[in-house]
Amino acid sequence: MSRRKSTSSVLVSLAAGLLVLASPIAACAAEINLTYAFFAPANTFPGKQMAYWAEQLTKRTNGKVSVKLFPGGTLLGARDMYDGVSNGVADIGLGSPSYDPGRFPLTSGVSLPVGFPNATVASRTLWQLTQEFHPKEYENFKVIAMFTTEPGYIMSHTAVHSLADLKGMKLRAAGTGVPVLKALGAAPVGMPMPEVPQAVQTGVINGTMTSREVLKDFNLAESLKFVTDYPTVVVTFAAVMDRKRWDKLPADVQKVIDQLASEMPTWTGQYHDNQNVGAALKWAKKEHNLQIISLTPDERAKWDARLKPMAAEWVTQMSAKGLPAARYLARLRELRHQFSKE
Ligand code: DTR
Repeated sequence: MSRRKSTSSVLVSLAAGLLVLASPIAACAAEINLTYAFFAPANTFPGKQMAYWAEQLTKRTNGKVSVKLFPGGTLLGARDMYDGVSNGVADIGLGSPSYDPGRFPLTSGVSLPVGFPNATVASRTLWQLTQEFHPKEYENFKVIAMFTTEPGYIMSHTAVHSLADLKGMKLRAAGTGVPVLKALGAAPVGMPMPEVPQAVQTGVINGTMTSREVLKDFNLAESLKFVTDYPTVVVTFAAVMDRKRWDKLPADVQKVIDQLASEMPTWTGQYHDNQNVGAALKWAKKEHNLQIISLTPDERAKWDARLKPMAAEWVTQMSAKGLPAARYLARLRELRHQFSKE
């Protein structure tokens, strides 16, 4: 903490000094400089969210705050994002709680197979639940943005029409998707998204289960030519700031960040659902002859039956840890229903 503070204040003084010497625009230099890390590339939808948030913060504070973005894992990777923020490596970090369900147990409920229709509804539900339940897993953080992917789909080298086709198939999922793939009889491998393209190329995995924009944004359609039309579970994202850093921000800046936080689930969900995923599917069909596989009603019913027990099992496991899992899940279903109608 103190090392970061002293380094950044030296840098700020140096920069301010240089600007004063250099030109009259010194008066316009930001008073507050924040660093913001993300583990995947800037062109992905969470990267777009990050850039939009930073731009809006500067605009709405009339230039008082400036944000330096570090996408692509240049400052922190997927595995060390949350510890990195706690340790002051970055002021803000955008990570995926889904990658570490042990650390974010209550949030993992949002990634159960509960039938979210899209990312917008799931993102708004995640945010509202976090506001209402204040999960202990975020106690040392200030959450500044939350959103999710659309429900994940199986994308594979070979066509998956049935549980028989899936049996033993090495498919990658984010942490919370692993038990879903296991229940469907595949051989799940957990790994962060940026590692997937190489694992697909080298045949370490036969495919992945995640939101479908990755076909384009990570160029996976080059090798994964089949999508099975069966929506499974969403992946959650949370951008956080260390609480002590947050407490030092002036009230007017905190107000703008809170206002942005309430807008980000809808902004990101709509961008992902309405532009990002659709464009990727269109491109993958045209450029790589992507095939969408429909399940027969009988087959679909079998998949549903395999996944049905997961929610009740989650409640049992989380309740044993003393978490209000039953109330959380009941409220999740209410919110999903309510937001689906809006
Ligand atoms: N689907 C999650 C997360 C994910 C989806 N698109 C992106 C883009 C950038 C980073 C992560 C993700 C996953 O499977 O990891």
